[in-house]
Amino acid sequence: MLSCPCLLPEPDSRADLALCMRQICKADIAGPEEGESKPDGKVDVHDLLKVLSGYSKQHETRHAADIDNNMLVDVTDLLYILKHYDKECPQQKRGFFGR
Ligand SMILES: [Ca+2]
Repeated sequence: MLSCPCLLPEPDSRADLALCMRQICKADIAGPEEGESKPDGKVDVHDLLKVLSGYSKQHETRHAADIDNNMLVDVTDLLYILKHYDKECPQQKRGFFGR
């Protein structure tokens, strides 16, 4: 049985769809700006680069790419981004002039 409804061609219910959207939005951690950029509504190369920039480093405070909150950006966080790569989070989408 699949644990992530996002892997199904059509989620079974509205609850599955809501869970799927929450998981995708969790993977949207950065946008195209340099430095501290905000989520932009799409899981893409910027989110992947955010994980790679903090990968395997000790962090005093939680890094934005530490998706599982274990205070380390590691392979679990990287795989989470890859799992949701190229998906969209509509509620974090920005307008033409940003948020
Ligand atoms: Ca993003």
